Amino acid sequence: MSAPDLVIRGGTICTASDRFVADLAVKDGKITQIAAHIDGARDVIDAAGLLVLPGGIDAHVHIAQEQGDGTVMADDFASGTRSAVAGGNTTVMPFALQKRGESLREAVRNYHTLAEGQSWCDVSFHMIITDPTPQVLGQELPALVQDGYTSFKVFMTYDDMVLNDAELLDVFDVARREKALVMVHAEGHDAIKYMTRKLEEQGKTAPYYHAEAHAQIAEREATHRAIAHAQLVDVPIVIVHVSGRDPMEQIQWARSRGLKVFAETCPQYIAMTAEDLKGLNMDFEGAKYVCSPPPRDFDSQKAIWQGLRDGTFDIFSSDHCPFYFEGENDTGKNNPRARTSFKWVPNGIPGVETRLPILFSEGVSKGRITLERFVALTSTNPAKLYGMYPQKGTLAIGADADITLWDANRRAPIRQADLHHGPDYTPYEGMEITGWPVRTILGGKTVFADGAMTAEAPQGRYLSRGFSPDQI
Ligand code: DUC
Ligand code: ZN
Ligand code: ZN
Repeated sequence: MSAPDLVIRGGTICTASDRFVADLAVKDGKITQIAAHIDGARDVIDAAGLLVLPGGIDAHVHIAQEQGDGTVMADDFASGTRSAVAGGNTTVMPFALQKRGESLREAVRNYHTLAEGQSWCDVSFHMIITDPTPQVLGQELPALVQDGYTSFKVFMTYDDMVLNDAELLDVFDVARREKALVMVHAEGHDAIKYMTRKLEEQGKTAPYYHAEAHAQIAEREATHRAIAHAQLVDVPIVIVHVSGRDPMEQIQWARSRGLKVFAETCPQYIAMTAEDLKGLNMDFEGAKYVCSPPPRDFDSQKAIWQGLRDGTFDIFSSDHCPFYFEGENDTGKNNPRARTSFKWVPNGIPGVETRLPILFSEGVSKGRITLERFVALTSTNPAKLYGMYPQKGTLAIGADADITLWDANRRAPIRQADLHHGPDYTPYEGMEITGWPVRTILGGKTVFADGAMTAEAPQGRYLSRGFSPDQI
């Protein structure tokens, strides 16, 4: 065997099922050997005392996504993926949004143009279907699935994206035929609109009331409706960004009947509650925590932890959806319209860089989940679910050498000043974290180490994907 390009020496190698101390060799961007001792490499990284993890896969991020109202996101592909690798990720899955009236193929092409040559980690797109015309369902979508765009998201709310039940059923039907995976944003549109109107009539317009308008009941109802439609059509679905106990129970109900329903949750549902949206005194600070679905209460946090442990949740993603608070483009604090009602505050918070540290610190360091479960939720399962395994998501011979070295003992708070994303705040400011990534290796090359980018230019590739297996 020819000499490896790199050996990572003496770290604790962790996968979704094992952990052991060994050397790991890399050649031409792939893992070529894992053994007690490997000699002869050109480069050696001493990983003694560190964890050696498969690079994080964040299967739910929004980058440079156009908003219906013209609001601009605070990350382009350069800053969004830079932040991703700084947070220990080697692959991200952003969305290619089809605007109403737009060809889906055109939408996908536009996002490729934005990502091309800009990405510091590997990238693969989910599509968002907002206009399921006969042309889209009959031709564009099947052709794109065949081309390796094997997952797409649909929305059950938002004026400019919502699909009605008939449209959902039609889209699910195409997914079944093409073996694609549908991700569902499950919140009931009419219930949210009703609540919004009632709250506004009472003068309840502060950011906090976003959490009341997007009630957990509306999420529970939509989750059940999506599951019922999927059952009727006989297609697997993923319920994304599950926020609390009630929608979780719907997923458990479906699973108990043998339905193939996968589930995702996110950092905001273990690290925040609706109380955060109150800001300092029901002021606009609360806008920093506005996301959909909103964070709930401590009982829901408890339920989410149970779900992370017991397998109710398959994956843990950031739902990174970055907007400025008071910086550019007047999207937040300085946006007069957002001050008139919570309904104009952009729905989304940044989190691609803090996803892994938050789950590690709150989960592994505090003994709530095992290290193996951490790897499964954040890398192995996303790779399996979205058709990238075993090229991605594990440390095995022949896999891409996408590796994160992790210092389980490093303690430091999350600080906006230390982050690499585009937005001008983090909702997690000051949160104490035990366990941080210290080096991110993409295809055998270090792209981030000890707080700084080390790659000279973005080397991320676009990944065409296969299909999800029956079980993950
Ligand atoms: N859904 C998401 O997935 N992200 C942000 C906002 C939203 O509604
Ligand atoms: Zn969503
Ligand atoms: Zn999202």
